[in-house]
Amino acid sequence: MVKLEIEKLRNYINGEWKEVARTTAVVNPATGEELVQVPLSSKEHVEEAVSAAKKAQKEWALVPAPMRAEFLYRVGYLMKEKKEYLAQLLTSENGKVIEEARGEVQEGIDMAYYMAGEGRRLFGQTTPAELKDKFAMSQRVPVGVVGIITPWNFPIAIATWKSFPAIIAGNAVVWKPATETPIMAFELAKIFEEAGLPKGVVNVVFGSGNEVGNALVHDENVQVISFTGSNDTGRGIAAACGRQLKKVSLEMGGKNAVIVMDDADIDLAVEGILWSAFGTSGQRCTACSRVIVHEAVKSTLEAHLLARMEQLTIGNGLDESIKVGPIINKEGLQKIKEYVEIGKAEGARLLAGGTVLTEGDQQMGNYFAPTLFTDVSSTMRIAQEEIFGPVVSLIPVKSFEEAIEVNNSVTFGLSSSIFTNDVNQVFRAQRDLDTGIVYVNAGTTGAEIHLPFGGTKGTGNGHRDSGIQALDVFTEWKAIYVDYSGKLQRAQIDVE
Ligand code: UN1
Repeated sequence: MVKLEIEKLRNYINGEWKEVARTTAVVNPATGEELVQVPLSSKEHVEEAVSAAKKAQKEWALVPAPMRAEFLYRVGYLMKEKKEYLAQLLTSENGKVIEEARGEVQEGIDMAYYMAGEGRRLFGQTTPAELKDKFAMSQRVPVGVVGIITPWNFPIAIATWKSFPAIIAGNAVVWKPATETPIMAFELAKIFEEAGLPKGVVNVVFGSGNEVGNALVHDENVQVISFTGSNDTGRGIAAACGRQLKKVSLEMGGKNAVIVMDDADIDLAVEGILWSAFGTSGQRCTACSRVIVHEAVKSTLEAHLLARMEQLTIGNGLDESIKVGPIINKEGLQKIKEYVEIGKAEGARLLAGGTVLTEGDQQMGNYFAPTLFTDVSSTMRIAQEEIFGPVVSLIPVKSFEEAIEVNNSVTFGLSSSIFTNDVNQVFRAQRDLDTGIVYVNAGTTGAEIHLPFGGTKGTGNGHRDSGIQALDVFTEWKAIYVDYSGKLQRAQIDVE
């Protein structure tokens, strides 16, 4: 174990570390212990950060993109050097098991190198002009100041999906991380500083959604908001941005399903379900919370899944042998408990779990037993609403067509998966599953950063995080015409 030193958290504005008087506690979800105090900033702090960003952006946009990339390479390299340290801090504030924390830091490193590479691309287009001696092209240009609002479940990876494409494209950033997981944001801000990123290009303001988030969304000097978080908050942000004609990118969760067909490799499917349903204690937007199973293999799948669930070790994620860590906080725990009661009342059959764990060390942390419901019908609330916890609903179906229909019956559309060895079903499924991400013979989690991340329907508003597509919300297209004929040529009129 590396020795963790948690510094006093301060806002990072215009390259300076600024204390805020009002604070609240950050609690380790595995132990209930206070780790540090997080600043609760106000509207004035946001204004200060936005004005620093606005000023810095003008200069930053003039730095050639391959040179902007040099800073990102350094950020990636520093993250790599500190990977183990960052992972342990991440587990301490978020609870996810150490193996997954390392994976999340790696996701950030990958994003740094990937977006740094984009510094030598940022491709535009040349297009034939309709007039002689005229040149036409289009180019991506930065939008200006970008407001980033990130959740606690991936405190470093999601921040990199948003901030790295924003800055490589020549924008400046004001970032509000979740109050539950500010340590990762503070560490990333230190890395930006160490990498020599010019002052004001990235600013971090800690605080609540109501104050800091709201101020960012309503600030007229912020041109784009990129948000990942709850549906209600996201819809509120979309409405506010709509009124201001502000660009907005939203990623707001899922109700992701694994489909297990009658010809599937059942043990492989069980491993896929286990990993994507109970990894991160189900607190991923991509988590599997429904299993749509062909009735011919339902009882086999139930038996195998239950046997493997019994082997899951639950506890403090810093212990390498632990597979399932705690729930982020008491409110999260309470919500999961309520959904279990809803499921029982709806007539679903509880096969495993369903309880808050309180034995020994678990008494102080927020632990919920991996939970399996069966005989769930797709209209039940537990099969429709996002629970954000280790709760899986098994929904039996009679055919491939019914499986697809059930998958598509929810308001979300983030991720889906099918286990089958029938090549025709594979291709039909990838076409018909109406989610932004589709997996074949793998669980619903594990997106790679160089592909677009996001979903259809209630999951978002059509934008994508990560991948080259992440650049879309952070850039405008500029069309440029150069007429070298030496005379006035009128488009549409002077055509020969
Ligand atoms: C999220 O839950 O919001 O694909 C992000 C995955 C991870 C990212 C999840 N790479 O599960």
